[in-house]
Amino acid sequence: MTDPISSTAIRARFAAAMSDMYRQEVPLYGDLLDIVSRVNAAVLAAEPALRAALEEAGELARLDAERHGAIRVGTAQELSALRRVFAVMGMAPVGYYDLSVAGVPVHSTAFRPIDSEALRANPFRVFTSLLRLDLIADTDLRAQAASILAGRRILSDRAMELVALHEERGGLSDAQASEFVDEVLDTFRWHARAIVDRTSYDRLNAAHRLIADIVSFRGPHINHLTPRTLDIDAAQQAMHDRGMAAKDVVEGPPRRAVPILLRQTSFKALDESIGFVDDLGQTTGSHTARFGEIEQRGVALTPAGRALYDACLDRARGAQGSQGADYMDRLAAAFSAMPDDIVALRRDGLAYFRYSATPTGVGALAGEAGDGADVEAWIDAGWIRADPITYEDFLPVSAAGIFQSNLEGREQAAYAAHSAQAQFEQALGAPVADPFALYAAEEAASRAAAIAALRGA
Ligand code: OOG
Ligand code: NI
Repeated sequence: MTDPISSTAIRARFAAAMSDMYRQEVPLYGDLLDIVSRVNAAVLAAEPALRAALEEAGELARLDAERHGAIRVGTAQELSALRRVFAVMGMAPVGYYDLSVAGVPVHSTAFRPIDSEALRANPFRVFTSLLRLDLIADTDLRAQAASILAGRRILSDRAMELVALHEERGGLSDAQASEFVDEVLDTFRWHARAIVDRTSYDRLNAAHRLIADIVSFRGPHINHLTPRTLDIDAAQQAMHDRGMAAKDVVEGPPRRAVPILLRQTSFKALDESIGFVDDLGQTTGSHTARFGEIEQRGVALTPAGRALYDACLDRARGAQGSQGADYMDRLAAAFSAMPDDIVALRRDGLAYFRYSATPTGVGALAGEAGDGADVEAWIDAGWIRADPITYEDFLPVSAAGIFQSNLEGREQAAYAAHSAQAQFEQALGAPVADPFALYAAEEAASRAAAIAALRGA
């Protein structure tokens, strides 16, 4: 093949095409992009140090293109086919999220690029949930849902042919890549016409609104696309000012001097007209599934940092979760137990960093042998710099909050189910990567390279 198109280039084309499609489908998403780009420009203008740090880390260029989406699928076949589709775009399944504990009958992973270069070029991620039919108590309804799902095909023959071609040859030509993007885009399109009759929809909806959303349509419509903001509090204020139905609570950690992990907020799902197979071309029903979300990303935490995060979040939530007008105060108070200082986060082993030799550091130890590496001293000497590694994943409690905000307070009870990672991986046809292992490997490789550069290697 002449000049195959890289996976990163296909991912970038696809992410841009999804964004254009969703802007057409949900104009409020365009308003969110507008808010986020204004807020980001203001933050970058007001904080030159942050601008320089983002530029240094190679994150400035990706900021405007950065977003994640979310889809929900119904069967193992759909999930494993999508794994192959996302692989064409250089996206692999990372992490396992059990949402059943929060009363949502799905479990999930995030398809995303893995290596730092691909992430820097375009970090597009898709949070992908699989329905757990085993959590539908009514056996008749479960069988009906399974038979509806068995009869649909969410990917075109041509899309799967191009996937197979990519698997065989390791690349697609420019024309094939464009065709692939168009074919796959179609899978995530909204269809206002359901594939079930009204009675079936109502029964599925009564079992759980998410079940109706996953089973009743031709395919897994994209349900939100989330741009990355540098100041989520300012962006949320702007959402309120424009009259959007934004959630009151920002999910995740409180506002801090050093952003950690992920903070997210959303506007409520739209009420959209839909038609059923038995209503003769009319649109007699309505469905709420599609919404808008924004997020602010901070440094990735180590297992020790994450344990501290989880403990602080638990303390803030207590028995009432994120309810109560004082929630943001409870959150800030609980997180006082976690250092809010970039040096402390590193020295205490709570967060991941990317090390690099500075121009003065390169060759500073040339000729010195020995295994000892005193990276802290070399940082103090200005020979090595340590930049925070951005968190690229999701948070289960936050994800549950986002799902729940669109269920209007119904269906809050947890399922008496266990996390089922092994079943999920079997459906997926592959194991999910461990996010901590990815960050740790990135940190270790950068550290080794920085030390080698000091030694003039
Ligand atoms: C996915 C919700 C989770 C996030 O950002 O945590 C999510 C969904 O509603 O399908 O997107
Ligand atoms: Ni999301």
